[in-house]
Amino acid sequence: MAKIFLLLLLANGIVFDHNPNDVANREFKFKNVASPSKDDAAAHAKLTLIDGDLDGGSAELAALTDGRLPGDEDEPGSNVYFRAGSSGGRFRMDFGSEINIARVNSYSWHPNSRGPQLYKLYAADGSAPKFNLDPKRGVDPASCGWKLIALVSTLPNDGEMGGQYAASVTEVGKYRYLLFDIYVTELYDNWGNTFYSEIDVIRK
Ligand SMILES: [Ca+2]
Ligand SMILES: [Ca+2]
Repeated sequence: MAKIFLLLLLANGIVFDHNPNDVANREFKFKNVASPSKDDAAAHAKLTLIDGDLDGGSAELAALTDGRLPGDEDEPGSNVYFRAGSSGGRFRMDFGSEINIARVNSYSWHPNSRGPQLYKLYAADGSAPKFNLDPKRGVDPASCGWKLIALVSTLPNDGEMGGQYAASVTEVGKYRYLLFDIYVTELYDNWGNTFYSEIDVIRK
């Protein structure tokens, strides 16, 4: 019973959107989520890889917050993605001090299985006595000072996986750090690591 309640709580406050391949374009316009922003709080945050390796063809982590977008559906160098064949990884955003976060918006684009998003979003203010700034895979962030904010999954139940995706986690709260625990979208082949184009953090 408690578990079901928790899932409902987590599902609350997440909005998804999807532009299928035939309509996705460089404008990143969505019905339910704002287009990516150049000048949001994430633009000034410090990004740090905590676990996993970025793919050799991936852009640097900074591409997640540079306000620039891929111009095409399959543009590796304009996206951040973990190494092919790996199960993803973790990175952290540090705002330098606590900020009031209204929304975290993540955007991705790929014509196939690297389009959808699957990640857990954690947040922390850094004040917990046993706070671990860099919890690797295998360490539950919730056990060391992080709070699970949302499980974001834009995986379609059926049909094509490709296209442009936007996810918006709302009413996040006051935090200094965000942790993104990023998972592969499928394990049938080595090509399940999402092409993340941008992550925006919108202040209240
Ligand atoms: Ca941005
Ligand atoms: Ca970008």
